[in-house]
Amino acid sequence: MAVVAVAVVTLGAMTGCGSGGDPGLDNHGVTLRVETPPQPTSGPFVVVAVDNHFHDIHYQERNLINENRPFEVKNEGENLHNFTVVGTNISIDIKPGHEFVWPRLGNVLKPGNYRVICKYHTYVHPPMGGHFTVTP
Ligand SMILES: [Cu+2]
Repeated sequence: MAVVAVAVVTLGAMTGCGSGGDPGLDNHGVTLRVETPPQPTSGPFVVVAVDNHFHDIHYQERNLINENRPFEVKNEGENLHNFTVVGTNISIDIKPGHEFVWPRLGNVLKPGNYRVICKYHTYVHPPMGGHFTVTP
């Protein structure tokens, strides 16, 4: 039993998705299947969408992304998701198994703070979304 408990704690620590306080994880008893490793500090910043949650841009974390980095959003869930950047005209649908890539984030979003929602999952509590900051 102790071994199982340790394994669960380790997984939670790796993903930043511990059961403690992520407002996106009101899963009504369902355990999320897909987990992601920690983000590297260079190369593409990859956001993974699952059902119905965005990894890597959690509300309770500061997500600082340099404008020179590529930015990528992958849908690893089984539902259609959407990446809407509030206050811009960016609203991109991402089918299951698909992704989009911006080769340089700063070409799309100037340095600043941004909030993201999935327009299809605004009814979950809290809505499927997140936030990040583009840094110069
Ligand atoms: Cu969604």
